[in-house]
Amino acid sequence: MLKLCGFAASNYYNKVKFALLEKGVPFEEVVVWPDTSEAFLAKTPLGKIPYIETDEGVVSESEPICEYIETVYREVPLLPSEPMARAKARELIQFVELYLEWEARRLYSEAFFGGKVSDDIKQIVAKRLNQALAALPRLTPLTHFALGERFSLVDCALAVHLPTVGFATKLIYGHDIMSTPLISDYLARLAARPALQKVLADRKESVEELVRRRTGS
Ligand SMILES: N[C@@H](CCC(=O)N[C@@H](CS)C(=O)NCC(=O)O)C(=O)O
Repeated sequence: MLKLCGFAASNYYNKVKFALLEKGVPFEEVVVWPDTSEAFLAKTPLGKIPYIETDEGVVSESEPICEYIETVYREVPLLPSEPMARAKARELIQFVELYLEWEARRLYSEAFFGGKVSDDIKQIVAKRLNQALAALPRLTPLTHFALGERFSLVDCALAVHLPTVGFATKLIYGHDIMSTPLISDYLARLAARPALQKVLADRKESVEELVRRRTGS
């Protein structure tokens, strides 16, 4: 059986998990906390999670993982089959991961783990996040699901990334940049899905463990 390896506090892990649950793929979760052993780095070169283990081999990085799952388990598709529509879906996921999640990560050490981020970095990140947020409607109107009437892998990504980015901005700037009526309504639609409810419920304990590990408390 496919093994999903990592920890459930991770947005990237949860994107893959949400997709597996929505697709009805049988899988086993293996809790792995990153270390520096050669055995671990052989599976995931920079020591990042998630990765999957299958009979065919190991794959790290959530996007190729999702692509593999989508190709092998075709019964419930989460990406359009038409090439341009599929590319546009991937474009949207990459946009959110590079320009929102990855940018906001520069705030996480202070927002979640008791560290300190300089005012200069906070200013730069705020500017870039606001630029990306203003650009988001050019990629999706978010009026139902991200790609329209049909739930997709894009929703799996947005469901995990947007709230965390929003929460971090609230803690750092005192204002959740994701709390626009459009995004709030969209996230409420996703929150009604049992698969996402399970992902978020499973996440709680792992977040506590991650904070313990990062703060030493
Ligand atoms: N681009 C990667 C990002 C994965 C990532 O950043 N994972 C974090 C957890 S959310 C991680 O493994 N951090 C541990 C580390 O960097 O040591 C993906 O899409 O899977």
